[in-house]
Amino acid sequence: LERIGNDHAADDAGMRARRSRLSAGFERRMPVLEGGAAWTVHDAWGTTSLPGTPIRAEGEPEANDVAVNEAAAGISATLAMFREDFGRSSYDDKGAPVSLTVHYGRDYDNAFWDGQHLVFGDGDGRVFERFTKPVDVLAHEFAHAVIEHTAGLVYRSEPGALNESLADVFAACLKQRLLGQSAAEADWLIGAGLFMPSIGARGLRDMARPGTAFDDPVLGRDPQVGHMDDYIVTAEDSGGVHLNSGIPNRAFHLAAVAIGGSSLEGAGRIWYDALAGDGLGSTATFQDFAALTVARADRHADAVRTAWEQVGVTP
Ligand code: ASN
Ligand code: ZN
Repeated sequence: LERIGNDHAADDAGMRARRSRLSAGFERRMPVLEGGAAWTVHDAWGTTSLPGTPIRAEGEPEANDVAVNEAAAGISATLAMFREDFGRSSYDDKGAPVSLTVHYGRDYDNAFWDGQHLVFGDGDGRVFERFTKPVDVLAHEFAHAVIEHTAGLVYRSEPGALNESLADVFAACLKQRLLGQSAAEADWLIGAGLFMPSIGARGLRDMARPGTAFDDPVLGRDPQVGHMDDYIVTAEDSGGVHLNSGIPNRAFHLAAVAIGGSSLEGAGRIWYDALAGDGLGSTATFQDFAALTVARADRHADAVRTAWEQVGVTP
């Protein structure tokens, strides 16, 4: 018994030493970063305690863990997009270091931003693969952090659905940026590759055709809507935030395609300015946001107005 106890003590000491080496490195690196933010990917080892053990920080070599490396690549690309395309330094625009956690819980079928950490489950392996696999899922969660630090849209009903939609908008922008695709070339799917191949789902959501991402005996049908005539009033899903987000999602897709070229440089920039500029309140409706996008659209104002009108929103 004593021997076992001693081994444990030695392991704990080893773990503490490793931890403090990693966090010392992390602390040291932060002040010298220019314009960007530091990030650290942690491992929750199948538990739900956050943030877990630091495994890989910015500037460090690949870890021996695919989820850690996917999270690392994803956050690097996401921070680069916000910095280079929108001039934003991390989620708070003050270069906040980003904390990410992988291997959260057991068979955990989701990813989330909790106000401090970006957190990813491994999926159950029957319906869902690991949530770090599609980079747009990571960008979606990071965008929730940006939204919290800008308009602070409440996560309920219409402002909540707008919050959800904006997270998808920047997720789609990141995916298209990485693939070098124009608005016309993109597939407009969020979370493609997240479902196990046997499920046969195209992705979580289709921004171009809300309600068509999957139709499956296990999952049911993608319940999203894409027009105000079909707006769902429900107590579920925080008032249908993931259902009605299809409406502004489709408006973004229509605007991006109408403007042409890269979504990021066209509609993406307009949507970002409407979110991050003054004027968007925390309880904004689709219409409030639509009006701001038209106001920010300069020569694309007609295209943006028409896109919103096509989904039943009059800016
Ligand atoms: N993946 C979900 C989302 O970001 C998790 C949540 O917090 N609702 O919308
Ligand atoms: Zn979300």
